[in-house]
Amino acid sequence: MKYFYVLIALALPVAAELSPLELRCEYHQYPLAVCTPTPRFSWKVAPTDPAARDIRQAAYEIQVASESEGFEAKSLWSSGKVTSPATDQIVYAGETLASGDRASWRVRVWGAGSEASEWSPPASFSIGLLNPEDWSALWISAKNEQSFTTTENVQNFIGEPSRGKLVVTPAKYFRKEFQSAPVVRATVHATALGVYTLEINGQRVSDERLAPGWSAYQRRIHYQTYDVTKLLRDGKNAIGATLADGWYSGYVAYGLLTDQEGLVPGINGRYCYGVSTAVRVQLKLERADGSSETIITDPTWKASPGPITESDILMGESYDARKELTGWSAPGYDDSNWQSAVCKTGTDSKIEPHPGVPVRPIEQMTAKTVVEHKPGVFIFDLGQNISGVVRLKVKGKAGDKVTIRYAEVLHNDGRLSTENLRCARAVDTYILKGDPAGETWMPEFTYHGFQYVELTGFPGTAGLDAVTGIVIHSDTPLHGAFECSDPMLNKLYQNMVWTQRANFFEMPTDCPQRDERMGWTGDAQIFVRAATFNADIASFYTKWLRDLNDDAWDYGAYPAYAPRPLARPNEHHAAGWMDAGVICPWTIWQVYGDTRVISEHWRKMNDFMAWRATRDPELKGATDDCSFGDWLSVGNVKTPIPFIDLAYHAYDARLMAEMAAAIGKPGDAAKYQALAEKVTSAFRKIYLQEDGRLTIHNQSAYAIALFFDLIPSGESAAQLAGLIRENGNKMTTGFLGTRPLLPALSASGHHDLAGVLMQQREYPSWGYEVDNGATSIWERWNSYIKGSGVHEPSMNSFSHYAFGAVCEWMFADLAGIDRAAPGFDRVRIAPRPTGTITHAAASMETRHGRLGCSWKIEKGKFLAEVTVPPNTTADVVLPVKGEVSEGGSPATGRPGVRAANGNQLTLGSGTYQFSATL
Ligand code: RAM
Repeated sequence: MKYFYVLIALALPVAAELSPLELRCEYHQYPLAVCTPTPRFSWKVAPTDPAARDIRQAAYEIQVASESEGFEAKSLWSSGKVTSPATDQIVYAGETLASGDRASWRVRVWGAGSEASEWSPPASFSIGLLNPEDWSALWISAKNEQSFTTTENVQNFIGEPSRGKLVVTPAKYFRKEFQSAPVVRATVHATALGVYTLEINGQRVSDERLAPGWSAYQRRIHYQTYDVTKLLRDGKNAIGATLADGWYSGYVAYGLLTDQEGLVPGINGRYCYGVSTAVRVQLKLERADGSSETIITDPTWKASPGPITESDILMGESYDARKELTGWSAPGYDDSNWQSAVCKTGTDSKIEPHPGVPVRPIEQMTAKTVVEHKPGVFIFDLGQNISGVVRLKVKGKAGDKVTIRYAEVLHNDGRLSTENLRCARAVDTYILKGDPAGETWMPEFTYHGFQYVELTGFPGTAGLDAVTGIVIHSDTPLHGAFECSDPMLNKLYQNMVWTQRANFFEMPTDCPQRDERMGWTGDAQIFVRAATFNADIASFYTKWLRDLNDDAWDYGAYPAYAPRPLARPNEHHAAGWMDAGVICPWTIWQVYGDTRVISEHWRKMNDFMAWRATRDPELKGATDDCSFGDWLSVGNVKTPIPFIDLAYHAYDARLMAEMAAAIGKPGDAAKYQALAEKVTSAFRKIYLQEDGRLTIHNQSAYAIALFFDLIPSGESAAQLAGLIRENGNKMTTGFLGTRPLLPALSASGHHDLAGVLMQQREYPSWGYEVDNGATSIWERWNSYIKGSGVHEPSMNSFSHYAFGAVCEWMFADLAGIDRAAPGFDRVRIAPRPTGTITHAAASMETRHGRLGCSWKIEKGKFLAEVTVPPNTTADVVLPVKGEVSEGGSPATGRPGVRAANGNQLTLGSGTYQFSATL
């Protein structure tokens, strides 16, 4: 009988212990246009038995086939069986791929056994249009492009002299009809000098907003690609595009505030890249017989104004529903009074697929309250500060005009507080057409940062349903989770995520509301690591790093913001800001294992470092042309810029050495390592005294120097701790000093103090913001004080993420999850209770899967549930004494526990339940 069972077991196929899933190419699921002929593949592996532990991929095999031929025919590439745990960043190495080529790919994997998994279901990708010649479509514009609709004096909320005329233009509509035989596939590539939407046969091709996004247009313009097969009909078809100024020729940055002219003399703040907008569309129709036809923008398209009578990102949008062009993007529309489009001479800029994620509506929010503040003035509270627009629902007579204003906070008397928007008008208006069934409208080419919405001119009484908040931002997959036993921290965490969402808007911006919304590099480098805990930002940052490098100054420095449509005199580079050019690619490599971002920008990073060396040959630290310093610090002792500069110089050099090694440049690695040591010792010589005290004796100075590993921790960390205690356990740090403060304390024996700062409720602290009603992270600790109102409206944003960088500490030092090697191949799990916190839990998605740690203290015991993704090694350090048990038995020898020594363990993948005495 026994033998019988053995025979049966032998006869059954041995199931593979793991299988591949979540296939991605260049970070996207089914990319329709990748910007390289050698795209990278990735997948995750999952155990067949969900309870299995220590799952590792031993080998993989990839097959790539042309989509039409399938895997059975001659493949474009077969990697063969590759003995490797790699599941990511695997570069295509098959037959040469060209513009527009489409391919399918699949992967199978091996675990410890000899049995391969099943092939994954196929995924697909297409190569984008890589060469200028691939574009036959022409750039087209409307005649009278420069006709302005509005010229009024710019409102200036902060009481300074007027900024001259406000110039806002209408959107333009373009259309073209064509005949089509049945198609098997229809693909459209589209872009604009401006922002656009596309419609085919009366339907939008996508919910994407503000495409093609913002880039350094003078160098690079992105385009979108959509599969529109389902929208095509046999016979008559029509395609239409709507075009508005957007970042290209509308108001951007603080040009208006700072009196900077664009390309049109006498007009400040707009026309930074070009004066007239244009659109370029190429629709490829493929037939079953292999033939194809391309519909392109050319002078046969017709153009007209329409219902969007004003459109501007910062100023807002106006819509007159009486001017709607009903049916304009469907066949059969009478366009006899439209004008022919005109060709615009092209641009020399590179035209490339957008490598990031689209901006789109992500979520809807019902208003929590509405009050009639004054007769006819209705103020809605969404209960959450967001970026986006509102959808208006209204019924009334033709010509009724509803004005929509936005604010982040209210004045004490209940009015909107819009002073902090400065020169951003941020007003949308809707003129009704008088539809008896009611009308709904949502602005298209603008966005706002707001929690409160005011309607005036609303016919009748506005109920809660008159306004719905539409949350819009770059669609970075959100994947982080954090909660703990302190409700204040939980609220703070939600505020961080909301602020990240509001500011990851095509580029990492400083704020979503006022006349700025710029890719400030200092804010970006301070927050980038925190952001990676909350969302997958790999492709979002891939895109922005191009903007940043495109806009590096010719002399080598990275700018203070990118894209940089303008620059004030003396606002070119700043220590702690320009360093984003090195810190951000390093972070993306560390988190995602992506070395391509390093290689791509290596030359510019080197130029930057070379310039850094010439500007400070004696290594004393240089002074910038901007004087941001430790921006918005609240202490009396300021951190001098040469201090910051030298510290960042040393840090950059170290990161450059690590990156050089990662891309196989040992010579550069040695050079930068030597530089790092030289600058570090220069730093010590100038600033470090024998007793561990720094000559710049403030919290930021110690935090930066410790975090960058420029000084030994012991005595100096004690000095830092002393400073904090003397200050009543409160911070004095600004943008640059706050991010390293808690990590530096926790790494140097002062984790208790880090906890005290984290839970502090008095000004200045995170708790103070939360107690004063924050639903997002504020630019200043006291941006708003209950009872007294808004502070410093001339520079006050309620959605500014820099101080939210402490999110990194909450995940890595409190809940205890962090990377220990690039790409999270090795992780460190080290939960550390502090303050009054008795429970914390955090999790996130790594390139291998879900990583998490949830711990609590109960009756003198420390209990932790730890989740390690497949293909990952975890070094665990638990804050306990004595024997650790797992699943009720001693940890040593438990499945997946590769080693256990007191409170330190090495684990493979799986979910573990640990318990031990504190
Ligand atoms: C402010 C921006 C930004 C900061 C710079 C120095 O105006 O909002 O956050 O980096 O100035």
